[in-house]
Amino acid sequence: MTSPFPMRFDIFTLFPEVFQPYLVVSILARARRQGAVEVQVHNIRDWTTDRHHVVDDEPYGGGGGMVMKPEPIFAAVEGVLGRPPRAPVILLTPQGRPFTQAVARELARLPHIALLCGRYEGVDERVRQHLVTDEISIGDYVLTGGELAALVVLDAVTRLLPGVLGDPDAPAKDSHAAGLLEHPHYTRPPVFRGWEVPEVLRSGDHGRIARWRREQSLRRTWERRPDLLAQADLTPEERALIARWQTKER
Ligand code: 6GU
Repeated sequence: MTSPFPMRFDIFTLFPEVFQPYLVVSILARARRQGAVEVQVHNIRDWTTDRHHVVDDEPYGGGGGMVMKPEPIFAAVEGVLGRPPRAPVILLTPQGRPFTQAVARELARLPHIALLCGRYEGVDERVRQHLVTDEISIGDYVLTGGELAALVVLDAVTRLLPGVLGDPDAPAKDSHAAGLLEHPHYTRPPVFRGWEVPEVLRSGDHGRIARWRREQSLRRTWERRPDLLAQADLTPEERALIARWQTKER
């Protein structure tokens, strides 16, 4: 089932054209058609009032680089969302709080959010202080602008909205959903270049399959992302299993 109202995203950017190609394919396109999500992309430059539509300027104090001016950003966000804005205004910035599956779930509960994409060296600090209500980073690396990060947030949140994925349990099975990486997947053919699909997956024994998948999921997380295990929801038996791997390793 889909909710009667779409979750609404208003995206504020200097490069609106980068969003369209992603909005028209796959899950995002279907979610929009279903009415699960509504996405409006706004060009901040459209809210400039000067002849040359200037959106950036040199930083006070010098040091090079350019800073996004506050006036067009306030005009755009307040023009669309009201004053004060009627939705959370999230700035995409490498200084924001880390984006995780838990943050995606938190945002998916909201009816409406605005995503503000920074460019150049950053936005005037008064935008952060007096307009922005939350700041998100998608990882510890530097992008040219917040546009890719906004698409990441939009994608991760949209697929959690009711009715967007065919299988209502799908989000619960994803990597990171339970704080663990997912188990390996196989499809036909059963043998490809001599490489076989594990026998257990063809056994039809759903109990065995579920246990195998859980162990693979634990094993992968232990090998690749041991940092996740501290927070993961594990049984005492599972903790013991990992402790045995730990001792065997040495
Ligand atoms: Cl949200 N923006 C930019 N410019 N760079 C980033 C980022 C965001 N998250 C990680 N790197």
